[in-house]
Amino acid sequence: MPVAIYPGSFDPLTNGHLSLIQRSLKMFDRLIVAIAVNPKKTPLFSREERVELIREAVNDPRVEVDAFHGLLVDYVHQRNVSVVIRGLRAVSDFEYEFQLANMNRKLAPDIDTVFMMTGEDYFYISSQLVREVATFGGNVEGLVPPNVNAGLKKKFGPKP
Ligand code: COD
Repeated sequence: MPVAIYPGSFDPLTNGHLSLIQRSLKMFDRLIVAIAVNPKKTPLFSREERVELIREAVNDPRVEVDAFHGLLVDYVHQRNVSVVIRGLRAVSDFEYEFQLANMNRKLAPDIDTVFMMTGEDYFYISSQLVREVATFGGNVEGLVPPNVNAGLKKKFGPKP
């Protein structure tokens, strides 16, 4: 199978995301990591910062990092791709992911969603928790790639 799209907010990229990216390259020749830009939300890392952090952390010519506005299915069609990758950590992810996949299928029946289980070391990691821990100066080493950790320290400074 040639190419898949892995969409998300990636605010910021975590080691859970990274594990999924690396493992999906065993199934796909190329992967497009697509950052969804929502003009109504203010992310911690700008679109440009997220693109750069992911490129640096992944550092693999088979992976393209891009950003998109609007509907995911429109972007997937525009890129001429038919497979979307999503991750599942726990039962709590299932309901949301199930809704998303079914809505996307309703909008675009030619696009399929492939789910990958989280790596066993990463099931409790989410961007939201990482942001929260980092905001209060907690240590997120091992939860995010080193360059993301450095980016978080730059934003929040070291713990006093
Ligand atoms: N281990 C494994 N998987 C993980 C981990 C982990 N530790 N952490 C996150 N993941 C998975 C998530 O379950 C998700 O599948 C994916 O990685 C990305 O996660 P996030 O949190 O960065 O991204 P989300 O869930 O906020 O992304 C949602 C989208 C932006 C893709 C969605 O809102 C979207 O498609 N928006 C575009 C507008 C649109 O089309 N809306 C209609 C959709 S029906």
